[in-house]
Amino acid sequence: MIKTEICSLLNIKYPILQGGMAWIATGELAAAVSNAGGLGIIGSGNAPAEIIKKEILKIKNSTDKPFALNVMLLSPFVDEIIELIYEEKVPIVSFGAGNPSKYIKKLKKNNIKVIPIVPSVALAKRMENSGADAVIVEGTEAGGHIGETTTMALVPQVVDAVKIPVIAAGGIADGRGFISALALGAQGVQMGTIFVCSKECTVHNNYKNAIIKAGDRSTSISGKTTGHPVRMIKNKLYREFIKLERVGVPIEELEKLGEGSLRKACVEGDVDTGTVMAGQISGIVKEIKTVKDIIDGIIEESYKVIKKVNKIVG
Ligand code: TUI
Repeated sequence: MIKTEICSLLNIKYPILQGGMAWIATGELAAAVSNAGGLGIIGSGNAPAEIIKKEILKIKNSTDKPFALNVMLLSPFVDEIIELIYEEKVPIVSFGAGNPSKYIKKLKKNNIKVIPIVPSVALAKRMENSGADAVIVEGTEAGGHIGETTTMALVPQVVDAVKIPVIAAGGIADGRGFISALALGAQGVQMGTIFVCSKECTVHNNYKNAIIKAGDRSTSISGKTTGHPVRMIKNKLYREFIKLERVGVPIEELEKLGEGSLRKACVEGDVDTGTVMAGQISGIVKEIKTVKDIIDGIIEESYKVIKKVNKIVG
């Protein structure tokens, strides 16, 4: 039995969370993850509340298990998304791309579990002091908007610095990564890329296939100069972006190039001039499976990994 504090905190069978990826983590995907024993998380990204409300209704109609909503703090619609959380009685909230301190007290008063995503020890400590229930520690291996430190280096440092449970994210997609995260002191994992390549994920097939085709060096980071570094699969848009960054075009011009580009890849399937956010672990994702097969496979592999390590350690 693989049970941790995260299972009792969130009332889930396995300490496995699915990242709340913008345009990708819809009600369908999140419901499949929650039904398979993990925690499904709807990604609100830059979408207004009326759009996200539909995703919440979808998940409520497809599962009676706990689910969460990710609030992307760079969104212009953050305040209306927070209101929607109260209105729809969303039980668990994760935050990304910023510091959610000012929202935590009221969420806690309303019995909502709060799990911020942090890229540093300093922010993890601040979240603990603000009343967060747990933190998701995301390494630079992750897809999308990222920090600088690797999962391997950051997780144990945060584990030593806070008392609340830590969930590891970035570079995890199988039983080996899952058990490694537990060995670093994490109480659970969050995974994104592997769930993009699930049957239930509604993203365009071209997006899934771009990940399946990817190898260990297929992703890189754009936006280092704009203050919003984003890991994505290297394509035509990435090369154009990097070229413009190098010659130092104004940030507004770079932002214009990126505008609507995630939707273009996710919805229209344009994986050449759209943004294909994916993690460094893309290279081990080789096929499209059901969410249940992904989660059951990771748990099954975990027992084998532990046996292997036991043989070594004796
Ligand atoms: O949020 C993510 N990943 C994302 S958000 C996103 S949408 C987007 N698109 C274009 C540009 C920017 C965003 C795509 N992927 N992961 C969680 C995460 N949070 N990673 C890093 C952070 C983070 C960074 C800085 C969290 C807090 C933070 O604090 C800054 C502060 O104010 O202290």
